[in-house]
Amino acid sequence: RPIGVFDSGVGGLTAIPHILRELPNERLIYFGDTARTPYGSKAKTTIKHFTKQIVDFLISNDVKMIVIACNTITSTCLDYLQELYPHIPFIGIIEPAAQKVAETSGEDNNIGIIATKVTTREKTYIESIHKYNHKLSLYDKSCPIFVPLIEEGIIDNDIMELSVKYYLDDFIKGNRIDTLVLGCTHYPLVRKTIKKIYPNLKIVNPSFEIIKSVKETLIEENLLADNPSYENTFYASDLSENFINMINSIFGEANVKIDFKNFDLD
Ligand code: DGN
Repeated sequence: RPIGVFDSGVGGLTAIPHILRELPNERLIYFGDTARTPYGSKAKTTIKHFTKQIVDFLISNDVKMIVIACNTITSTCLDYLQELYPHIPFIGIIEPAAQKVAETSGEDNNIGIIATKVTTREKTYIESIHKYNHKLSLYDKSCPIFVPLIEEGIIDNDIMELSVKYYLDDFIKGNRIDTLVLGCTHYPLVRKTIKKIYPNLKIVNPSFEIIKSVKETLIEENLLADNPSYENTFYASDLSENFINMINSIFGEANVKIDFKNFDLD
């Protein structure tokens, strides 16, 4: 049975290479809600409604586990989903990164968390990290323009550099941030630009940290695949050129099926 992975758009794709490298036998079904992205400034009830539709679709494809490769959805829907579907393990993207930050930081560090407006408002990162160590100094900041730029494929250029400086210059210098958590799955795509402007920052990437939890849960639940799988399927609610380009840049042309799945809005 496959593992379902989903996001509001292309951002969750940043977790895919890490999952496949660590768990090469697993078959993935990815869903990106490219028609309705971004979620990061929408109301919680809207996000829950869209999310339930996506999860029902993944369950109808007989997934054995669901990875929420989106911080906005994790911060608003993880508990709701786990309660609604107790027979499916859900892996949220925030907890593994929070644990990593707590394990690798001390009271001298100033930790910045950048995310969407919704994730920042929900305070899930701050609460999760403080659960492990309440003495850590944490600062958060929403960067709402990054996601629409990334969904448009505007990534390695002056517009993105200006946007990074616009949101992060005062935030990083004013709070003496030395560790930055990329609290939105789209943001690893801007990592190079952030590193270019602030080379000394230590960056925590939740799209990478999530693998440990995925692996542990598969082992605990006895769900690891035994034989290699040769086909992963990527669904999107709008087959934008950018979605297809991103997939091709991750996989080349090999072993990938790209398909379209739309939902009624009511
Ligand atoms: N990729 C999503 C996240 O991790 O929060 C957000 C994208 C969006 O819809 N704004």
